[in-house]
Amino acid sequence: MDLQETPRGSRLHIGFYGRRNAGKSSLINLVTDQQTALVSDHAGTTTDPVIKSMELLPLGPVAVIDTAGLDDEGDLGRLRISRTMEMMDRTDLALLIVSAADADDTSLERGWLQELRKRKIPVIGVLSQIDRVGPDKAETVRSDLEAGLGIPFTCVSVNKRECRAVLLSSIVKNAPTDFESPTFVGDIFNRGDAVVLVAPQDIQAPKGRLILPQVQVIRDILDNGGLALTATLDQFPRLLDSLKEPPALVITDSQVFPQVNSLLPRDVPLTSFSIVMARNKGDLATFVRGARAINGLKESDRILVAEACTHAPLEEDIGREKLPRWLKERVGNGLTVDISTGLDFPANLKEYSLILHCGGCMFTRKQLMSRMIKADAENVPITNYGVAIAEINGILERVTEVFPEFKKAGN
Ligand SMILES: Nc1nc2c(ncn2[C@@H]2O[C@H](COP(=O)(O)OP(=O)(O)OP(=O)(O)O)[C@@H](O)[C@H]2O)c(=O)[nH]1
Ligand code: SF4
Ligand SMILES: [Mg+2]
Repeated sequence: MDLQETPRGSRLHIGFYGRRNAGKSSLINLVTDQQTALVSDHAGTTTDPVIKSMELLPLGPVAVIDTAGLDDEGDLGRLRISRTMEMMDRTDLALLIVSAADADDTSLERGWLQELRKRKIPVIGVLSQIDRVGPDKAETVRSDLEAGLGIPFTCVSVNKRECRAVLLSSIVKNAPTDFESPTFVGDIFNRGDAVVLVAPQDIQAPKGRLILPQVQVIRDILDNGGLALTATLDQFPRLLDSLKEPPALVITDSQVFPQVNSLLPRDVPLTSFSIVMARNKGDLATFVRGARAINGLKESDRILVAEACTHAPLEEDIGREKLPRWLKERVGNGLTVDISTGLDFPANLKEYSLILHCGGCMFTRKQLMSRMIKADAENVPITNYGVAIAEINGILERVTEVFPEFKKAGN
């Protein structure tokens, strides 16, 4: 499936609404980190709604909707307002922007808020251009707005770079829940296709059970009409032989990547549970960029291994033992490796040259994304175990090329 055809459910449509000159287009440029929207001090610069589909790192595929000011005047102005209102029907998440320099009368905003609420669209209040009034006045305006409109407002200025992370975090926090986890792999095979899952022999899980990512992926394959066929590595060749046609996809445990890769014909798509989780829980392109940072690591660097739950460490634990060892073998034993577990995530990310995150199967997409945003705000590359292992084994391209949004992201 082409990026532009990503189903609506998985592409978050973010609409920017407010008066003329509220700073809508400027905020779009800040959030997207591109100068695509036209900005000027002429009220009414944006005349028609503009929808732009993009990979918004680290959120993944989104569509950003720039609109004309909702306070436009005259016949043409009314036409523009009705076009902007139509955009509300396509919006999953709205930013209602009020300029700190023009916030005395919010009767219009109250009406627009009602329109958004009628459509059950979550709304983020944004008090923009705060640098124009100073912090004290901004704070007063903010509390007046919150009292008047009944929604929280976030203060921003496009001249402050840190406001980008603030806005992105707010977007992730307020995004509707159906934006979460649309599918793991259901969009890359057809109904009736065989999808083969490979587990290592020594399955590291409570006896008699599959681990959560395996269960979730099997459920997803079944829900999408696929045949979920599972084998341990030793039975994998036999399973392949028993199929009349090659499988549409093979998903392997990261720990047996190299073996599965060597057993599988090159033209059969191969990926791993961790890659699938990375795609579902976070943004694959961000994780791939993070994994490439492994090649620039130096012995004097400090890296963070972050596990989202507090399971008792296993012998030869992938995050605590194997990955640190492999990286030290590459760059030298002096490499410092810190570990964080559960909800405990360090505030001082700047110290790190790389964050290696677990698959996050116990985390929601929002939880993992908010960590990716924190890393992005500090310019710290972040990846997950499976993506890192693929990079270390030199097969990252092999295990990600099947995903269309990844190709489209320019990788
Ligand atoms: N000082 C300051 N100026 C800003 C800020 N944000 C926007 N502006 C200025 O405010 C003016 C309007 O910004 P736009 O982004 O074009 O506003 P808009 O809401 O898209 O306006 P229309 O398209 O006309 O509806 C421009 O001159 C911007 O440079 C800010 O945070 N601080
Ligand atoms: S949340 Fe992370 S550490 Fe816990 S089981 Fe899932 S992948 Fe492993
Ligand atoms: Mg504009």
